[in-house]
Amino acid sequence: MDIADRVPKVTECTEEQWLKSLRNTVERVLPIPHYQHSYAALGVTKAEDISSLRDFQGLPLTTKEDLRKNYPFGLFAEPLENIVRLHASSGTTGKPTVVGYTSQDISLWAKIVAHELKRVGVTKKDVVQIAYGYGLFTGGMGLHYGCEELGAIVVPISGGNTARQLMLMRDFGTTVLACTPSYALYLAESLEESGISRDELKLKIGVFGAEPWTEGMREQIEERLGIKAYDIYGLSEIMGPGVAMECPAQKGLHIDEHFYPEILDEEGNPLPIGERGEIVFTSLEKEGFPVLRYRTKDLTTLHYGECSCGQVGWTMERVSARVDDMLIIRGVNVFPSQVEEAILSSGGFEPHYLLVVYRDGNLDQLEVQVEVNESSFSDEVRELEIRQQRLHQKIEEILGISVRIRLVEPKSIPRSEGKAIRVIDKRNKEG
Ligand code: DLL
Repeated sequence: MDIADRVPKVTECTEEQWLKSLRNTVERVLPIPHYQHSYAALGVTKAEDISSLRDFQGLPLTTKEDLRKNYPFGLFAEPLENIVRLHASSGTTGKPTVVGYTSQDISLWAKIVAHELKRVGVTKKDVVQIAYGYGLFTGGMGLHYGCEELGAIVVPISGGNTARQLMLMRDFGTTVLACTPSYALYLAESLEESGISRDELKLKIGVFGAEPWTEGMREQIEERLGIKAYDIYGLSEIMGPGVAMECPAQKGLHIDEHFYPEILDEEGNPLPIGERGEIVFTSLEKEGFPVLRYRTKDLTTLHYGECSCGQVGWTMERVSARVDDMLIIRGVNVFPSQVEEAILSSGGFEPHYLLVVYRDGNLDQLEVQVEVNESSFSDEVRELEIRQQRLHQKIEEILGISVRIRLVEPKSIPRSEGKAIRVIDKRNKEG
């Protein structure tokens, strides 16, 4: 597939403009030994050697493994005295991936997030409760600086302590909630059980991301909290939250113009616009940790054009899954989001579920544990059996394999205060 065909000709100068920005990043990374060595092998020793987008697409991809090999600071493009902040990936195994920001990077990041928040109606009059974790994770600080740039009032509460979150939400008149969608749902559920009524709250907007969530989940959150819920996407290796975010149209996430996206197939070949694959980003302005053709492992579809909000540019569909999250059950690819979709469209269940994968003899088995909602829980056993049967059928239709459904009591699946854990894979442990 020819890269030149992939680039939409929205304006005559688009390709030239991108090329100029991409060359800037090439120039920035060339002094870094990791990039220098692999580029030299391709005959690229200066930015001018990249004379087309096709040349650019010939440059090697950067992976999480490359970041690990260069741990901690080997891919920084600025001396450490110019770095003012470090963040690190949330990975639980091995060395974390470390990213560094100059003060200009921090200021650019804040401006990007502020612009995105403004687009969904956040103003300096808003009170923003940031319930993303603060720390090495980019969620808390990323939103924090964006809100301050906008002039909004920040409540830097971080994640957890749910009863206190609700009390302050009421007492401070919080209008915007920023956290993971699974935590938003937990807050909604806790609100319903607390003595606080929804009318006592001023909430109107949610800024939710850091994990995959479905349209059904959005409907639940919007209804239960009485807000508009917007999807925000990002990853520490590229910047943090704000690489892309929805606009009021809620028809895809606008990719910020400081990042150049590509979609690749499993072998790393470019896919045409409109096809689903792995999204890869190149940063265009970052100083401390510029990154070229970074493989995110996130699966989505890319579009280019004018949105109904009037903005022209790249949009991406919601990230439904990570390549890593894909389970292979008896040869069939299964993503947790497909199960979530089935659960939420079946009625009678809560959007709290867990996929447990185990081996029965030589066969992989998938058990879907799902919470029955309070009202269905008191139903006759026969009623519950019918529900279970229906869900079984729906999942089989979507996945093409039969799974075991285990209905569990309301509130028995652990709630998350950050990124939700949806899968327990017992196969390796069982050997
Ligand atoms: O999760 C940054 C972030 C914070 C984004 C707050 C949005 C809000 P990491 O910890 O590096 O950074 O994890 C990045 O999380 O590659 C995706 O797999 C996933 N992810 C992030 N946002 C979304 C989203 C932050 N809106 C990884 N939808 C990414 C689906 C998301 N997955």
